[in-house]
This record gives sequence, structure tokens and C-alpha cells, in this order.
Amino acid sequence: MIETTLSTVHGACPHDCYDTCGLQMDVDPDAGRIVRIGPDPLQPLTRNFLCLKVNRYLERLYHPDRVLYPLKRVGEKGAGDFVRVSWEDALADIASRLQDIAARFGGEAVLPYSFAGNMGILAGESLDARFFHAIGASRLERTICTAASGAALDWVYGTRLGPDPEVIPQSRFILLWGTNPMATNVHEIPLLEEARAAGAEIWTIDPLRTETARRYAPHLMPRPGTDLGLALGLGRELLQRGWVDRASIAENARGLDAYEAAADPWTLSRTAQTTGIPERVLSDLVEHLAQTRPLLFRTGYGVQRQRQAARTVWAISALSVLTGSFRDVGGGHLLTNSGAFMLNQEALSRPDLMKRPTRRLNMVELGRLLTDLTEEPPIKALVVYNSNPAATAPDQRAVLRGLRRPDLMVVVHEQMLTDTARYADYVLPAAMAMETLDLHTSYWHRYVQLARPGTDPAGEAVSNPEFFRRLARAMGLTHPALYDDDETLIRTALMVQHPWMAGITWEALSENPVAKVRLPADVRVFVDTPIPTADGRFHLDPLPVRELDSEEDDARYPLYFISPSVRESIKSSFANVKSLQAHRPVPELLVAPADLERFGIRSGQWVRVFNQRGSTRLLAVESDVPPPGTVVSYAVRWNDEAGGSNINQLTGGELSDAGGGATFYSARVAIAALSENRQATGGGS
Ligand SMILES: Nc1nc2c(c(=O)[nH]1)N[C@H]1C(S)=C(S)[C@@H](COP(=O)(O)OP(=O)(O)OC[C@H]3O[C@@H](n4cnc5c(=O)[nH]c(N)nc54)[C@H](O)[C@@H]3O)O[C@H]1N2
Ligand SMILES: Nc1nc2c(c(=O)[nH]1)N[C@H]1C(S)=C(S)[C@@H](COP(=O)(O)OP(=O)(O)OC[C@H]3O[C@@H](n4cnc5c(=O)[nH]c(N)nc54)[C@H](O)[C@@H]3O)O[C@H]1N2
Ligand code: SF4
Ligand SMILES: [Mo]
Repeated sequence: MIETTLSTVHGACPHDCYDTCGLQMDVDPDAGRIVRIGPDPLQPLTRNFLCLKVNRYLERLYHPDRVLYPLKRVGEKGAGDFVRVSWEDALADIASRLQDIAARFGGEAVLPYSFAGNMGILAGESLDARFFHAIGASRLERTICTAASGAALDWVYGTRLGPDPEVIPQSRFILLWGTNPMATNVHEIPLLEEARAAGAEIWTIDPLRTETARRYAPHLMPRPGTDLGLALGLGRELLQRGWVDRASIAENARGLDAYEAAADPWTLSRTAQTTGIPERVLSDLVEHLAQTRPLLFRTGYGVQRQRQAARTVWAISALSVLTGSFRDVGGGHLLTNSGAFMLNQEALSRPDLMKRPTRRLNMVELGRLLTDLTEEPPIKALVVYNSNPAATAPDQRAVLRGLRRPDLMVVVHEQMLTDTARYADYVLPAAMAMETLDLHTSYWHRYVQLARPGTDPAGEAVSNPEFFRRLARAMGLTHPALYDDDETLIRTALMVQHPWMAGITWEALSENPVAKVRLPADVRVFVDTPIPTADGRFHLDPLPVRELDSEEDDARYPLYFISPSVRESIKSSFANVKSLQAHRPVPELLVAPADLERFGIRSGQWVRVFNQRGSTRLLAVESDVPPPGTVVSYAVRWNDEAGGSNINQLTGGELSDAGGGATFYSARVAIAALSENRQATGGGS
């Protein structure tokens, strides 16, 4: 018997996750198959483990429902009836329809829609951007996740950069503020544990009793969306007690007076009343903020999926400045490290290929954009990749109504027959990241990784760049930039003259696929490197925001509705992986015992959850995760499971106060028991 020798290939986890793990793929060259995907300790923060989801990745990679061939719709939009067609026929038809739309309505009638289904640099923004620029399509503002906090960080610090997570063990007081690393950032846990073993106190600020909050207590439970007042109240108290070094703040920050004016109404008692956190706990926190060093604010995206998002992140950032936390290695404000990676975005995405700057459309408003046809030109073609908006976008009723429009051409490049794919006129098969070459960065750590394909794409699947090369060819476009190969694209991305990127080249990564940017962990950003705002100072004065309509307390919808990340999925990306589904077989609504009683509902009963925007059907489950007055359903299940709807029936397309971010966690709902009948047919609207 001849034994096959497996070869080992370095990959990177492509999912939208803080950790961007290094992967080791064992490949059986005879079978042309990846037989094992494990952690690659070449990436030091990955250590020797992956998460629940990616431990089972072969199940997703070789899923029986993978889209392997181009599909053309034959049934009704949304029904999911398709026939197999050839790439050639599919592309010829798509190209001629796009040309026709562009001729009649202008290129801007085409809207690309994408997010971070694959975080690879090539998959995310390379030939796709070039293609859409070349045809003069509308440009998508990718705002659905981090836009509001990004705007606030840019305002206060002039960049989206924080301390290296590798210094977490040196912190002595850590505030986990609106983040749930036990689910969303599991490789941060060993770092937090090291800090704790060395004597650090770790507190959690979250309206829910998450696994993280249970592990890292004291746990402060603000009412959802009240963190702006919380942060200002803490800042005001620090100033009142004279625990802020005004002289050193004056040296490197502007706007302390304006900050104080904004914080002035937030006395400790008002802060306690608004947030629901007892005054003595707030007072204790103020003491910790003043006394314990190094002090790390570890903010997550959970604080900024609401209406006052940008102001909230501004106020937390201001606290990091007032306390001088950034002066210590192990201190500062960690929300993201995406600003550590200096890639040549412009050369990658080539905005110069646009004949004139085209309009920008905010992805959070997809529902309105697809249904309000008064804006010129109306959207006539939607090209979706790396995303599943029929399930993940807010204002779902409008999104689905738009997707059903007979005059809208929908093209979806996907790995699975997602909710969005079911509405497509054409579904084109997308390769998995493990089947493609790409370059990866992270929004948490500071490693660049070159990911090699373990095998060829399954079936007739192609990578995102290859999809757009094919589309460009079918449209008869001639600009050579539309046809660059993957290696050229990676070399282009790395063509930068920045000291942090020195030595990170195609050649170096070919030798060693994991390279840390040259911004060592013990460099204190904003102390040892300049503050990159225009005037070189922190901006404490309030970030400009748009006027928000006052939020009416609508007695009909009395419950806060929060839909955060969950351990066994990444948004809708693992929805059809059976072993993971087994953890939570049906879409649930977690309800506090007091609310079950209040609404006359039994745990284990199907309920209709609804508000002015829409409704969906969930299984009520008694839980101590939410406090009374708040209900929780984890994001995001496929609509397919609940008769064509999910929790994004309940969320709206309203934008955050600045940055154009999404406001998923500002929803309010009511619940009602479903009759037996209703359960069988589903509660979708
Ligand atoms: N397993 C898993 N990992 C993931 C994801 C996933 O779906 N599953 N998603 C990935 C993506 S796309 C992202 S953006 C990140 C997000 O990961 P995180 O940054 O952790 O953000 P969220 O999961 O949105 O919310 C984190 C916490 O914020 C809390 N929160 C909600 N409202 C408020 C509030 O008003 N105040 C405060 N203080 N807290 C609040 C929620 O209860 C939740 O526990 O995780 C990524 N990683
Ligand atoms: N209610 C509620 N809704 C939310 C959130 C919430 O907290 N609550 N969170 C929001 C957040 S933070 C985010 S980031 C968004 C995420 O929303 P989406 O951007 O829709 O992300 P996913 O649901 O992960 O879907 C990604 C899709 O990309 C596909 N894909 C993966 N790799 C590739 C590839 O290489 N090529 C192509 N063409 N496709 C690929 C996957 O199969 C998957 O279907 O959801 C938002 N929606
Ligand atoms: S999803 Fe996150 S934790 Fe899991 S393997 Fe990927 S990067 Fe690592
Ligand atoms: Mo996200």
C-alpha cells in the first residue's frame, strides 16, 4: 500500500472576526482535497486553537449545498428555483443586461453590495472596485458594522488605531465595554487571563449577562443605548474630584472646555438614574479609573449599533484621554487596529478608472434604495458578493420588497444558496477562501498573512477577483487594470513607502507567510508616534452629529430588542452547518422570567415578535441573559427557517448620529403568543 504524503499549506481564516487566525491546511494532493484545517501557531495569537465554528470547517467547505455551478432563476424571485447554466451563457446575458441598463439609465443604476464575508484584501476590495469604477456604477458606503465608531475615532485620535492586543497581559484595569470576547474574540481570552493572573481587575459593561460578563465581574448593566451618559458622567466626576491632570491634557488635547460643557448635566445621580447602574458602583469605577494603571478601555462594536453611536464612542475615547491611559504600555483604548496596516488601497481599487466621481449610497439604507424609485437614477441592477443582505440588512421588509421587483436584475456571487441568492436572477459559484490566494490583515491584531490555496476551487467556483475578470471580459472592457492576476494585486497592495510596512513584500511573505507590521507592541501610539489629527492634538470637543428625531416612547413596543453576535455563527455565515445548528436548532427569543409573566407567555412557546416595521416568529426561552424590559435574539439566522423572515424585520434603516452607521440595537418590540396554527405556517410577514 502506498501512503499518501499530505502537504501542509498556510491559510488565514477569512471570516469577519477580530482574531484573523492563521490556519494550517493538510492537503491530500492525490484527491485534491483539504483533509484537515487546524490552527497555525505561525500566527502567535492563534496559539493552538480555533473556535467552535472553524474547528468544523470541512463541514462548510465541502457542504452538500455548496453552489458549484452557475444557476439561472426559473421560478419566482425568492422561491429558490434554478437551473444550471454555463458560465458563458450566464455572463453573456448578465453583460448584455448591464449594458442595456447603463445605456438607458446610466452606470449609477448599478449598485454593488458587499461586505466582509471574506476579509481577504483581494476578495474585499480589488478588481471588484476597479470593475464598478470602470462601468461608472454607484459606490457603496460600507457602513453596516463599524462606521459610527470609525467616525468617532477619526475625530478624537485622527486614526483607527489602538494598543496592540499583545500588551493586554500588562494591563491592570480592563474595562470590557460593549464587547463579548467569549463569543466574538476568543483569542483575547488567554490574554485577559494572563492579565488577571498577574493581578488585573477586569470589569464588563454590557446590558446583557453574557458569558463574558459572568467571567469578568463586576458587571455593570446599563440600560441599552445609555453609554453616552455613562461615559460623560464618569468623565465629569473625574474632573469634579480633581483627578484629571488638566495641565498635561492642555498640552496635547483641544476642546476640554467644550467637553466639560457637554458633560456638565451628567451628575453622578443623573447618570445612575439614566443608566440604571447604582451610584456607588459608578463611584467605585471612577476611583479605579483614577488610580489603577495601566488602564485599558477595551471597547467593542456593541456600543455603537444604536442611534447615539458616534457620540458614545467619542465620549469613551475622551475618557481614555482624560485619564491619560494612553501613556502606559498596556493602557489606552483598543477598539480596532485596522489603522496599523498601510496598504496601497488606491492602487488596488483604482478610483481613477471612474470617468467622473459617481454617487455614494449607504448600505444601511438598502431597503429604501431598492424601493424608493424617485431618486435618479433608480437602482436597476444589484450585484451582491461577500454578503447576505436579505438576512443581515436592517429594514428587511423593504429589502425583500425591493429584491422582488420584477424590473431589478439581481446577480449574486455566493458559496451557498442564501436568502439573498434565492432572489437572484443569476447565482454564480464563489470559491472558498481555502481555495484562493489572498492577503489578510486584521482589525484586532497586527499580523499580515499570505494565504495560499489548499486546493483548486470546487466545481466551477471562482474567487471574487476572477469573477470580476470574467464579468469585465464579457462586457468587452479593455482596460488592462481589470485583468491583473492575483500575485500582481498582492504586490500592488504592498507597494507602499511606510516604515510600518518595511520588509513586508511578496518575496518575504512567500518565505514566511506571517509578518507583523513594524509597530512594536511597546510603542505607545499617540505618545511615541504623533497624534495624526490635522493639528496633532486629541479632539475632546464633541464630534459634530446630525440632529436625531426625539425617540418617542411608544407604549405599544415596550421592550428593548438586542440582537448581538453568537458563539456558533458569524452573522448568517454558518447558518446551514448542521453540527453548529445543533447548538441552537431554532431561532430563539431570550426573555426574562418577569417578562414571560408580564406577557402571559410560557418558556418554549412560539411567539410573534413585532413592531411598527415588521414581525417574525421566535421560540420564547426563559433566560437570565436579558434583564426585565429587554429581550434578546442572536444575529443572524436565515429567513428560510422561519417562513421567510428573521429578526431584521424589527430593525430599521435609520442612520447613527454620525458616520452613517447602522442602528440595529435601537429597536423596540412587543411580543405575543402564537396560536398552534400559526406555528405551523410561520410568522413571516
Ligand atoms: N462568534 C461570532 N463571532 C463574531 C461575530 C459573530 O456573529 N459570531 N461577528 C463578527 C462581527 S461582524 C463583528 S462586528 C464583531 C462584533 O463583536 P463585538 O464587538 O463583541 O460586538 P457585538 O456582538 O455587536 O456586541 C457586543 C456586546 O455589546 C452589548 N451591547 C449591546 N448594546 C449595548 C449597549 O447599549 N451598551 C453596551 N455597553 N453594550 C451593549 C451586547 O449585549 C454584546 O454582548 O464580532 C465578530 N465576531
Ligand atoms: N439584527 C442584526 N443584524 C446584523 C447585525 C447585528 O448585530 N444584529 N450585525 C451586522 C454586522 S456587524 C455585520 S458585519 C453584518 C454582516 O452581514 P453580511 O455582510 O451579510 O455577512 P454574513 O451574514 O456573514 O454573510 C457573508 C456572506 O458572504 C459569503 N462569502 C464568504 N466568502 C465569500 C467569498 O469569498 N466570495 C463571495 N462572493 N461570497 C463569500 C458567505 O457565504 C455569506 O453568505 O450583519 C449585520 N446585521
Ligand atoms: S472565526 Fe475567528 S476565532 Fe474562529 S478561526 Fe476564524 S478568526 Fe479564528
Ligand atoms: Mo460586523
